[in-house]
Amino acid sequence: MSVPDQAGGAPQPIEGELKAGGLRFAIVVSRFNSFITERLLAGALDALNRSGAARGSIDIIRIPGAWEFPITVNAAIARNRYDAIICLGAVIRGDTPHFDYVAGQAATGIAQASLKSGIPVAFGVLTTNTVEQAIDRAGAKAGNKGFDAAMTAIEMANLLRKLQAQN
Ligand code: INI
Repeated sequence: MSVPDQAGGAPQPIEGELKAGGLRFAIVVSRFNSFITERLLAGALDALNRSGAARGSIDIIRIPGAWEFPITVNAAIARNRYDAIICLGAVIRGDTPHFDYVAGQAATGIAQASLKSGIPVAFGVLTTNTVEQAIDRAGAKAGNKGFDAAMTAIEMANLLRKLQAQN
């Protein structure tokens, strides 16, 4: 179905561009399952560099595990210097309910920090049932979710700038 024309033609969507020049980013990356998270980090840096992020515009903040995302993201936001934050982690299900607590707390806390501050926080935290699923999403069969998260961060930072400028 085609979009109906408005008075001056088709409505123009408001979208964020995929250009990282002039933007500042924090990448928060967890060391737990580092054989996965380092691949996510490489993907995120690739996306930022290809999109024109300036040298020195990216801070990499390392944390022990996904549980530590919410407090760290809040502290990063409080520095008042980032246009977007990218969280990279890997929570892999084990034999106990631990996975549910860690993954749930990370997701909820990251979402709350983003909503409370208005700063886009991309969720590049894998939550998988198996190690193989995590490998697939860290540069193998299913792409690289670190790359995807960084592209989302760039788009959202530009979109929010636009929306705020139009107020
Ligand atoms: N942290 C992760 O990032 N991924 C996991 O899979 C994981 N598991 O399975 O335990 C994990 N646990 C550590 C947790 O995030 C905290 O660092 C720890 O509990 C100390 O607060």
